[in-house]
Amino acid sequence: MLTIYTDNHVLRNAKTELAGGQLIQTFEQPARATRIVERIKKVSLGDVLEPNDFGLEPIFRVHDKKFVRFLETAWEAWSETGYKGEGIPMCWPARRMSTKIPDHINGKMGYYAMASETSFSPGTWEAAFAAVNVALTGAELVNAGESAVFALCRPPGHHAARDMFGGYCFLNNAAIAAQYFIDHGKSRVAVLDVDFHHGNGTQDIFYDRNDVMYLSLHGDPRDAFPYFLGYADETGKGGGEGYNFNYPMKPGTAFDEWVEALNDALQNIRTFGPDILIVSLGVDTFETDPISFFKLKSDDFLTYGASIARLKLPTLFVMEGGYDINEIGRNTVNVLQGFESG
Ligand code: SP5
Ligand code: ZN
Repeated sequence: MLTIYTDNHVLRNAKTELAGGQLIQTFEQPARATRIVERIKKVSLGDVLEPNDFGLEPIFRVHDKKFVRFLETAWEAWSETGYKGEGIPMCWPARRMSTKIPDHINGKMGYYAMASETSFSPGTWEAAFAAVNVALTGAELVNAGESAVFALCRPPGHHAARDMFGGYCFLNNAAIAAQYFIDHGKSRVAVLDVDFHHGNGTQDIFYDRNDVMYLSLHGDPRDAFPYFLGYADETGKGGGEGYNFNYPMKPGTAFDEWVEALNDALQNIRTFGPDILIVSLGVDTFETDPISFFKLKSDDFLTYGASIARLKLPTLFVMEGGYDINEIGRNTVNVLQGFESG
């Protein structure tokens, strides 16, 4: 399997994450992607290619222009205020408040943020833009007939909505790739999100559409981030009714239960009959992940990779989360090797 990767992901290197009332070292670190690419080379999964530059147009097909402009300029505006720390949103347009977009960077941060663990740091925009190019380069290859490609995106994307960042995400790599397929001759795309967290951004972007189906297996939002989306009764709206599937699962869920949800999702994908499958691949379902509560083991990643392959669909894997850095390479590549064996 081909991998798309660039060292430019290291430009996203935030020093802080607001967690438990403290500023800690962020879980979403450059070592995540470098460990994965090391593993790919170690097991000779296939060639590792640099991304091409697709510019901003494919991003504007999914994201709000003012939001993209905000991402491009946020670090500069934040640092110009003289603040000593990284950019952290502190005030939100909560219930019954105005939805005007303020001028001050503090106001803009709150307007565009869906969470405050994701600090803005120098190079964040450049890395987020590079990650989109990684996803689009993979999409272009799959569209040209490649049967499966791994887009090793970092930072991740599935929490980023049309005009929201957070959950370590800025631009929704998988959603931009899905829209790229639709804009380049494909009629139906399924996005299967196996990251531990619900991909609120991806769901929101396609919620009223029937050309992109979204299916997610994740920690029950009653107990897990992002808390405010990902419930089982969210099934789509308008023309998109029936094209959104959520499988929330409780703390301690192990593979036997998780794979039942996967099999149900795979059956829904078969019924839909998409031209393309995108897998939002997070390995934070692993038993020792530091921020999650599922109990998958390393061999389970091989097993479910093979299950996904049985759909026999052209497939783009897009990297999302996974924070046990010592095991992230093995677990991620297990999914890809399982897929190739399936
Ligand atoms: C792409 C992705 O996986 N994003 C995850 C965003 C999670 N945001 C909330 C993080 C909460 C971390 N809490 C630390 C608990 C340490 N035991
Ligand atoms: Zn996650």
